[in-house]
Amino acid sequence: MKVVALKDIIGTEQEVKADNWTSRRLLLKKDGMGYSVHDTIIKAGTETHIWYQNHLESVYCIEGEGEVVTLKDNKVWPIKKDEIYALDQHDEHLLRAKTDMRMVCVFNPPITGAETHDENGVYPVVEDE
Ligand code: 9YT
Repeated sequence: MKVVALKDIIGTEQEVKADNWTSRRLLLKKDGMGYSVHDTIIKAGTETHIWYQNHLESVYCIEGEGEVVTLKDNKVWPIKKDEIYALDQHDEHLLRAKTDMRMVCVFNPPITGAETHDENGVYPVVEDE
């Protein structure tokens, strides 16, 4: 087994910064678990367009509050601490953070670590080298 400490991820290439969020990628494809696990901070007051066409993602909010809007039906899903949302339909959505939100994100298939959102809010599938 292994133990990964957040403090050892911060400042490395496994800490990825985008305009609206910073993601500390704790476990990645290389760790061989079949999923990746990220500790992500979404910045207060931001709205992020996300559409993971190639991945399923579960997002557990452990601090803060905001909302998700699913774009196929314009439904607003309030999200606060101690709630998890599951994008089980590859749902195209907006993530709005009212406060800073700390999210534990699990991706299937795992991301490799280098991905950031493209202009459509999508991560590519990264094939093995
Ligand atoms: C909640 C969410 O999906 N935020 C975007 C960043 C993502 N969690 C990542 O790349 O770690």
